[in-house]
Amino acid sequence: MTHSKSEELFRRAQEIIPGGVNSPVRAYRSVGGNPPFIARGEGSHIFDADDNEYIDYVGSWGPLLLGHRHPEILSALEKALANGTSFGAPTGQEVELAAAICDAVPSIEMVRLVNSGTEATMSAIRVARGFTGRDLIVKFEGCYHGHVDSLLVKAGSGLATLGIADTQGVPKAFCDTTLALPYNSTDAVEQAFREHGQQIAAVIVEPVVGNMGCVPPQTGYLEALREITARHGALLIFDEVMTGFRVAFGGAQERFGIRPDLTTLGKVIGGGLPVGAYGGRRDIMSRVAPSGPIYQAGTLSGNPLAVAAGLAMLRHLKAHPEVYSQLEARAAKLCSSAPAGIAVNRVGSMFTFFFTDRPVTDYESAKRSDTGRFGRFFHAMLERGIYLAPSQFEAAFVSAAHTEEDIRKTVAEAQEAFNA
Ligand code: HOZ
Repeated sequence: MTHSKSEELFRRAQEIIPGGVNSPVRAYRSVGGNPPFIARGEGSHIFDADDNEYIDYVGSWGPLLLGHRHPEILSALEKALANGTSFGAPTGQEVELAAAICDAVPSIEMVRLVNSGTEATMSAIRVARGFTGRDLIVKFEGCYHGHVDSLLVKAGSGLATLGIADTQGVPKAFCDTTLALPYNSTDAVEQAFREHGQQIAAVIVEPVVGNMGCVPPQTGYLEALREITARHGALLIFDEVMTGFRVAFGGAQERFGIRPDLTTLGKVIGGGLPVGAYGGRRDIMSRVAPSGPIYQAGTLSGNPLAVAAGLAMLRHLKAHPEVYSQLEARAAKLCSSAPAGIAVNRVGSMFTFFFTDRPVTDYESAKRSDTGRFGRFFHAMLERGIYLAPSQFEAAFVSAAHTEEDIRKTVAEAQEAFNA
């Protein structure tokens, strides 16, 4: 592979964009080397500026459940484009997308569209605080809910990747409203509620964590969160930005049979365009302006292009439920390529190879991974045309566009890369 065009682009980018990238993990700081600049995608493959080809397991960090340039999404976008790009006014398709979300996600009775997962979680915690009249939020170490000030405490994803414990620029008073507890520990949650029960507005959780790598909930954990929050009059917020429409059509809440009070969504519901959403119980969502006094707004919210792409995605998934068993089978086959001494976590089509021989169940155990070995594996895969997230603390995603041949080739390359 040659990378001269990517190298030149990265050189220019670093002069005018912080770190040369518009989101930190993309800069390859934790794995070393420079990132390829991506020129185009097709199905399960992407091509960089030097025309190197890769099998893509990032999928734009999750949203491309149907792969790149899916014909139904392109056709929906072309139709929407012919009518205009933004109105800042209600449109019929927004109603259709809202209806599709309420129809699919068990606990969502009303939903508000926003532009990203970050906006969705920021809004959901405001609604939880407004509804309960309480200020504290419980989150879990290694979970990442976007770059919302008060949720960047002990956060995963890019902060875990770069070793930033708590970002600068967030007033201490904001962090003081957050209790960060170990994931998968029911005892820690019980204790927090014993000490602060009357002040806790909500518990926000990635029901399957994607942002410290993939970490599933242990049996009974989500049930316990549901029971404890209900007992104390706090809300349970599922951040399904990664898991929504991915681990099941109705998200993790369908897969695990838990009904949160509020849910945040992103990624898949935009079909690859910028969209987020938050929704849940009607009595709670009715408190959002203009129905109620909790304010949240956005000029580009419900953007017609993003809505058209998301609607096409959701309609395709509803019409093709078989997608989920195919994803499950292909991801399982791929994960079987890991040798002894690697901890593999997988839920549906999300997975992570952790470079540790001990089980990974929370942030502490994820951090035991040998990130140096991960970096060498990552580059060995990249050189072999397999594109993974450049961080031990992110999940990989299989899409419906990945063929049996893609999986066979990836397994073969992974075995060579592990040996190397
Ligand atoms: N932190 C994001 C995924 N967990 C990565 C976003 C990006 O670089 O696009």
